Amino acid sequence: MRTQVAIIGSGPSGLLLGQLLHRAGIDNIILERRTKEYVLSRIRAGVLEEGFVEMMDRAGVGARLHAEGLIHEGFDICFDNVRHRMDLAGLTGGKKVVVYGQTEVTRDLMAAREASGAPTVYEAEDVSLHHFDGTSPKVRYRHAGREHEIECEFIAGCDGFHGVSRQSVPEGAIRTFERVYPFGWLGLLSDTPPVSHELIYVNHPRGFALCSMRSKTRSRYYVQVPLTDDVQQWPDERFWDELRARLDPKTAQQLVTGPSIEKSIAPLRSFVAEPLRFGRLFLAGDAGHIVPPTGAKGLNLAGSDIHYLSTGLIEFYRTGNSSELDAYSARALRRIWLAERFSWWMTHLLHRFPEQGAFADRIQRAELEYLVSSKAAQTSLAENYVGLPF
Ligand code: RFL
Ligand code: PHB
Repeated sequence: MRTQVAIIGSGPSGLLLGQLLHRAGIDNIILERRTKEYVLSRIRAGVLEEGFVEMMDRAGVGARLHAEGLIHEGFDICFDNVRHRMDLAGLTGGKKVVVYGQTEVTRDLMAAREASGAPTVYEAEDVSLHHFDGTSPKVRYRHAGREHEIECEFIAGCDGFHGVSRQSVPEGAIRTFERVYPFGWLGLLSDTPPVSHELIYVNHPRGFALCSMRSKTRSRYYVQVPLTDDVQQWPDERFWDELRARLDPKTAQQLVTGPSIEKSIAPLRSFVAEPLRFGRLFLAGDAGHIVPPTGAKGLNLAGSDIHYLSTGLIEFYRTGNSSELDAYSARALRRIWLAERFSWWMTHLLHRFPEQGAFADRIQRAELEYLVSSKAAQTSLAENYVGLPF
């Protein structure tokens, strides 16, 4: 089999790249380890920056997002039982974010890919990457018991944090930077109306909490939990009690509870690999970097990586000029580190660290008080939250 670009992974990064390349007339094959249903069942991000929405439009898949996505102009930060509104639109000259689940982003991209006839191999086993240091890379995999080989011109490693692409790079060629946080997020999805029409990020002595949503009838809530906790220890009732305990009394009273549709614990991590290019292999999205979800940046960063990478590949195939492609790693990393900083900062602002101590407690409180009393501090938060320019 031959193609121009072999894409590993059919998460948002791989699907978005595949669609943009296809529309530019560049052949590509996506190899995905899991089934389509499995990929669609992963509940992850919910907040999209305007830049991401624009990418969906460019990929020709923005219609449902515009029809069903919820436009948010602000969110609340709650501490000491008081909610403080961050006026995102007012602080950024009118910029907004859109609440639309990653599952829906993935569904729209998969539907467009199927309609276009571009190939995706689901349940591709033992994917391996070869010769990407030369001009004719190869990707091998097994499918339905048979071995296959794809000859290609470029490989896009869009296979997430645990994927094979980053692991295929010789150790001496890559440098990684990592911070693992000493807690996780327990998330619950339920068909109940959201407690507030905007998101609420909560700093509480019992730990962080977040009230989010997927629609006007579907809520997504999170509470900070120790890494040692297991989801089995969290029957729905315990989750709702814990969430209520971290909200201000008025909001707690308004909370509508119901059975969970999904419940899972995600660890929090900051991670960056440098560089993001190795000959004809490019890493994009979670394959190259992870942020803790506090700033809602993971999916959005995948979008900016794909913007830079697709621009580079399209320019290369149209003109033979590789300057955009050569700039990919440095450009993407610049924006990645800015989002890493913001996500790290939001995580420190809002979570309870086990080893925190009295001094760090006071500093955190001072940071919160400064934030809610200073327009300059709020402007800084807002311009990062709505997304820095690509
Ligand atoms: P994905 O979505 O992980 O997709 C990678 C795909 O590659 C496949 N794969 C392989 N395929 C073939 N061969 C292999 N060897 C393979 N290994 C893996 C996988 O099955 C998968 O389908 O990466 P992508 O496309 O870069 O997209 C990134 C986003 O998914 C990610 O940044 C966000 O979801 C991060 N994230 C969140 N971001 C936010 O902005 N807000 C959130 O609330 C939020 N919550 C989350 C999250 C990530 C989570 N993870 C990774 C556990 C919650 C969770 C639980
Ligand atoms: C979500 O809705 O899943 C969500 C929203 C905002 C975040 C993280 C997750 O910062």
